[in-house]
Amino acid sequence: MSMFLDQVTIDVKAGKGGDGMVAFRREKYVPDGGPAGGDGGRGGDVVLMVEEGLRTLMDFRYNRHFRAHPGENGMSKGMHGRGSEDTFVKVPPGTTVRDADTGALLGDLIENGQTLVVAKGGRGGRGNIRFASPRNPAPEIAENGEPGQERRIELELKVLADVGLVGFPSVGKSTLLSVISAARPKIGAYHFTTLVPNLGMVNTSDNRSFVVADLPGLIEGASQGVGLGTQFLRHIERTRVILHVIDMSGMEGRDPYEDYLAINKELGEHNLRLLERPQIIVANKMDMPNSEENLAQFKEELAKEKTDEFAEDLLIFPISAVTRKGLDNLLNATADLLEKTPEFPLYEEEEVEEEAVHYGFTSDEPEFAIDREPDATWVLSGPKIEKLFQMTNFAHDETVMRFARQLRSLGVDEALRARGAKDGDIVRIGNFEFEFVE
Ligand SMILES: Nc1nc2c(ncn2[C@@H]2O[C@H](COP(=O)(O)OP(=O)(O)OP(=O)(O)O)[C@@H](O)[C@H]2O)c(=O)[nH]1
Ligand SMILES: [Mg+2]
Repeated sequence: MSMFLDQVTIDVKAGKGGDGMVAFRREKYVPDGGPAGGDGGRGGDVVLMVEEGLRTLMDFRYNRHFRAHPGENGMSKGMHGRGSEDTFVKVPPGTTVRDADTGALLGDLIENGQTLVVAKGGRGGRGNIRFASPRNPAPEIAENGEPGQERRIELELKVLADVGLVGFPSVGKSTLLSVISAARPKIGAYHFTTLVPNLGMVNTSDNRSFVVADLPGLIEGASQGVGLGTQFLRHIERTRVILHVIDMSGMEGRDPYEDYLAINKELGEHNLRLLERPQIIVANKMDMPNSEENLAQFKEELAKEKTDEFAEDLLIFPISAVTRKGLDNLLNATADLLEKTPEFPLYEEEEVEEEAVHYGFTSDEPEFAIDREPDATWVLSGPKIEKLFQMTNFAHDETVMRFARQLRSLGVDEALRARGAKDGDIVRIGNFEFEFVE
């Protein structure tokens, strides 16, 4: 099995905010001090960060849960709890991030050091100092910290390269990369020698440079999931120029022109219309005895096939990767083509989901739902009301009363009454039960 991983789903959970405290000043000669409970600190975010040196998502193979630390609780004497540090998770350049449940695009991480907050830490709960008012100078009210955001996200790596090498297995893609760059991919006389994309930096004789990705060989049906192909087609999506490598020797008994059509069919069927990228045909293995003849025939068939909309100005470069013939011309032409080819934006039709800065209370999700259990208990649920519940410190009666007021102002009492709730009925939120009072 290949040790390459380019798609993975992970769970992230941000830190809960620290709880606010209920406390009172105790001074030697003051019988009843004022409120002195500090606020809780902010919980840490989970943040993805691009690390240039990474080339795969391998680090996630055995590690798929990431959580940030909670904020510190508020303390007495008005001291606030410390906020927690964020938790950084490193990803390779070229990582696309989606919400795994909704499929929404959260970001596309390209530049070294680029960051993306994928789970927002909860804010700290307020201590009782903050609830003091002239009418209630010594409140026994404090909030618990807000829970940290929790979600499942999907990471997909699409390597960052300017040029992609595509072709059938064993046509010499890796051999070509090895002679035009410092990369040392595995080369072999058997199919599917290459199991992971290899990247190499190429410098042309006139000092231009670009990054080339060598991909595993494609076979017919790759875009439908045959062979190794389809899972690697995504790595061509960011490239601007395709080098279509063809074995002109016919030494494997295949017809070069058939190969050419078959690969283009795969590229055309892939979802991002890879055929629209400019292509250079690399006629490889020209050192072999039959290659010249095959190349002449190939050109003839190309010319006959006038239906091929790209046949007009197709560039064909005969080379031998093994004897290093024809490489300069090929590389210069590739650099020329790159210079005049704009980028193909991957996600221009999709909007990046903007997170509400403070998720939860500001969104327009329904505030609560009411269900009834067989035993006649009324059950309140929904993210907003559950969060309110989690942020209530039930150790203090006054805080519980505040919670009851909050429910009333959300319209819970009214809604329950409308559903037929009677005095004395049991109402439940989470594991907390109370009696409905008319
Ligand atoms: N004669 C000759 N043989 C070549 C040339 N280029 C590559 N080969 C040979 O073709 C075989 C396959 O080469 P690779 O570079 O591994 O081919 P690939 O396209 O990367 O193959 P996969 O990774 O399996 O898709 C090896 O035995 C190479 O030595 C060439 O220009 N001339
Ligand atoms: Mg290879």
